[in-house]
Formats: sequence, C-alpha cells, structure tokens
Amino acid sequence: MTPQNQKKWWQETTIYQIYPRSFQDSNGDGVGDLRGIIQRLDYLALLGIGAIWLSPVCRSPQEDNGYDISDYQDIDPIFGNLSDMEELIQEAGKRDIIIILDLVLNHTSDEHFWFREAKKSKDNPYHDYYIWRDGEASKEPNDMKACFGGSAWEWVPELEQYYFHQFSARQPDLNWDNEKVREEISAMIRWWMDKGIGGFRLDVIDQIAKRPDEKITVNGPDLHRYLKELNKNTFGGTNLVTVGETWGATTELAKQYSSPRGDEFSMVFQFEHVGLDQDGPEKWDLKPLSLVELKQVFKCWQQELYQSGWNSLFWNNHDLPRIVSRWGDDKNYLVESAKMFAILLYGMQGTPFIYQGEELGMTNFYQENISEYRDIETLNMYRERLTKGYQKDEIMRSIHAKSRDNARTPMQWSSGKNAGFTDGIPWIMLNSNYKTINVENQIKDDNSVFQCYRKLIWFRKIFSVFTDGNFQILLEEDERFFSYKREDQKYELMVICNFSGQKEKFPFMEKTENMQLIMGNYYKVKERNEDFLPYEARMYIRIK
Ligand code: TEU
Repeated sequence: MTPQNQKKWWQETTIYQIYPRSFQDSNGDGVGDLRGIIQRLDYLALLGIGAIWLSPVCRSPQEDNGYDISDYQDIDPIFGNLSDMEELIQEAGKRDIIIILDLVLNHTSDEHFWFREAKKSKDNPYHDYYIWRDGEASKEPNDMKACFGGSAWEWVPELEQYYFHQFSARQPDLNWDNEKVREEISAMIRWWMDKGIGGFRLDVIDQIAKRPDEKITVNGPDLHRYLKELNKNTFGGTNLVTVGETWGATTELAKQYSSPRGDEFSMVFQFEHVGLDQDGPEKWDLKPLSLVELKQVFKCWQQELYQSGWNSLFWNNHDLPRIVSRWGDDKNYLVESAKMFAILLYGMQGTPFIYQGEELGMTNFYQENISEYRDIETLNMYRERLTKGYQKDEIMRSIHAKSRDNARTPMQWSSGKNAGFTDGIPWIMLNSNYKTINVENQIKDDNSVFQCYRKLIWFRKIFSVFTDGNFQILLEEDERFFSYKREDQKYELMVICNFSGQKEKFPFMEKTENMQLIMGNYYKVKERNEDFLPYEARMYIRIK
C-alpha cells in the first residue's frame, strides 16, 4: 500500500457535533459553555466517539449564534475563555477525543476589527478585506439576495458604497481575492493548530470565491486554487481531520475536495439528500420524501466516491430538523425509527457525524407561538412571508418542519430541572419530552437509542467492511425497503430497513443465508423472518 492509500484514523471514527450554547451550562446563565462540555466528556467517551466538532465559540455578537465572528483568536465570554478552551483540548485528549474547530471564513461579524477599520475610509488598509461597490442609495449594484432575507448589498452612506453579504447584513463577506486576507487566515489557523486543535470544519467554504458582479456565489473560478493554497499553508500533510461545508457539491467536486491526495480536505458535507423534501427554491416549501429518490442519492454518493474520495455521513446538524421527526415517526415509533436511521446510515462508507441528542432520538420542537423561536433565519422568514400574504398557519407548518431551532433546544440530560441543562433560565425553551427522552434513562437501558449508536460506533472500528466495503443497492424501485449489501476481502455486510409504518415482507431473505444478525431494532426477532415490523431495521454480517 502506498501511504496515500493507508487508512486514516478519521475513517474509522465517529464525530460528535456540539452546539455549545445548547449542550451544558455550568454557570447558571442559561447558555451552555466550555466548562459544561468538560463536565460531560465522560459521557462522550462512553458513547465511543473520537472527535468533537464544536460549533463556533470564538468572540461574536451572536447575531447568528457565533457564525458571525468578531475575533478568531479569542473565546466569546458567554462560552468561557482561552484557558477553558485549552483545558477542554487537554481533557478531551486524555479520553482520546480531539477537538474540531468551526472556521467561519467566508464572512466575519460587522464588529470584527477588520470591518470596523474597513468602514472608516476607502483608503484604509483593511478596506479591501471586504467587497465594496460604488453606487447610489437605493440603487443596489444588482438584485442578489442574502440567505437570511433582503438584498445582499448594504449601503454605507459615509463611503457612498455598498458592501456584499451572503448572510445577514451583520455578516460582511471577506474578499478572498485579497492575498492579505488569505495570509491572515492561514496564520490564524496555524495559531489554533499550535494550541492542539485536531481538525477544522469549514463553514460555507464553497462560497469564499464569489464573484458578485457575475452573480456567482458557490464554486467560483478560483475556489480550488484558494483551497489548495490554504491546505498547503496550514493543515496539509498533518493528520488533522478537515470537513468543508459545501451545499454546492456534486460527486465530481466532492472527489476533488476529498481526494486521497489530501490536497484540499479530508471530506465534505454535501446536502443532496437533505433537499429531497423541498418543493421549489426555498426549504420552507414542503413536499413528502420519496424513498426511491433517497436511495438513488445514497447509491450515487456511495458508488461515486468509492476509492476516489471520502463521504461524510449525517442526518442532522444545527441547521436541520431532527431526523426522527422529519422522516421517521416520532409519535408511534420513536425508538424504532430513530434506530432505523442510525442502522441505515452507519452501515455505509464514510465518517459518521452525530448531532447532539440524535443519539437519544431527540425530536423536533413544536411551538405555536413565534415568540418561542430564536433563530434569525426563522424569524426573518416569518416576517417576510407574512408581508407577502402567506397565512400564519402555513408559515407555522413550515417552521415546525424546517426551523433550525428544532435542533437547537437544550440537550436532555435528565428528567430533573431543565433536563439538567442549566440551573438558570434556558436561552431557548426545552422540548417538553425531556422527562422521558434523556441521557439518564438511556444509559441504563440496554434497548435505548443511545446503546444502538454506541454499538454501531464500535462495529465500525472492528469490522473492516464498514470502511472498505463496496456498495450495492437492492430493490431500487421499491417504496418500502431500503436495503444494501457491502463486501470487502474479509466480510459481507447487509442492511435491511422497512421505511413504512406497517408490517412488510422482504422479498430477498435468501440473500441473508449464512449471515449472522448483529444488530436490529426489535427484540426476539427470528434471524430469517421475512416479516419486517414497522420501521424494522436489521444488519447482517458474514465472515468470509
Ligand atoms: O450554513 C450554511 C447555509 O447555507 C445555511 O444558511 C443554510 O442554508 C441554512 O441554515 C439552511 O437552513 C452555515 C452554518 O451552518 C449556519 O449555521 C450559518 O448560519 C451559516 O453558515 C452562515 O455562517
């Protein structure tokens, strides 16, 4: 084997995403913090994960919960300070867990020193760190829209110029065409590497090379040149793990990002499966999921990246609704469907990412009153659609299905006060089901969703077929079953999931002959029984 083909540590591990403000509060201010995470490291070690991706904890006015950074080299006081961060890196390290920092490099906060300087005058040395266009008030350079609503151009009267922002007006886009910006960013990343950070998640990284005059946001012409340069000047050649967030990735692009050459990233997040229940240009416009389409998407990514790239595997993150509520049944088959999604995904090739609470089967948050929501994207959409004449009921239906706050309610540790998340007043309401869905209950229950995730994480470390096996889908056109087979030199693996809320017969039971059932989500199942209960999932293996 050439060194390029050797297995990397991050191909056998599972990564856990923490949304710090909702994980564990240690000082009673209602917001989670770094010391809270340190208190919970033993829980994460018990689960068996090898890395924690921390959503941003750098200094920030929190307009977009930390995705608006005002100082990349300091910790926001709501989360603690730099020495807490150093202690977290050390304490996690003692448990063989590394810390992945979330780098928001497409934009900064409008309170960042660079932007405060940039706004002072056109000849300020920092002016060109951002993207400016001359113009007149109320006559934007073009009609580009920002992700969180409104125009992508913001007028600064003192300069008689507009600046460009793909997200909120308080998140001005950085000008990556300026070499100085790229140099400062590399130096900042090296500074974090010296502190012992074990990897990076790069926020909307495929949007950095934008060309606003040509209305190009993702996949700009210089993107891969900038990424290769960044890699070379920072994490390239190290054993750090890196994952780019790329909403615009195709399989071809993903192979380039995650090539075994290692000259860009370890892997990327792609979102093709995430868009399957969207009807039209906005995620708020809903349609039911088609299982056949879901199978096509996974088949394509599994097969295309096989031996020429590396997948990330995820259902959830801090921007997405909870999978068990989204495509499972959180009322009648909560435990069964939560486990089914885990078994289905964790049998595939790639590095799995668990989003906090997913390992418990945490659900969406259904609130009737908009005042319970906190997310800037949700609140802006609510106002925008009301003005456009949408009915309140219809807007709330979209929010219940897709609001980012579904993922952001506090972690459910126990059935005690505020689920053990805080002694104070939580910054966002808890999900009322914490009395039953919580860590305390699940760690002592052998049949819990938590134990299912734990077992899957462990399987992935011991059976090579999880990392090396090829991928073959069965029953592609079937509307009830998602089933696939994988094979490497040592093993054969087969996964069968009944996606329907009814009992169904699996027509290819003979394919499991000589295989052993190693995982399932129902009890007392006969190994060869062809009847699958609602949301039943099974995993079989054979040693060759
Ligand atoms: O998200 C990228 C992004 O495009 C989101 O706006 C996404 O479209 C939306 O959340 C789907 O509902 C990243 C971060 O993950 C997100 O939390 C930030 O708000 C955003 O970048 C800006 O930094």
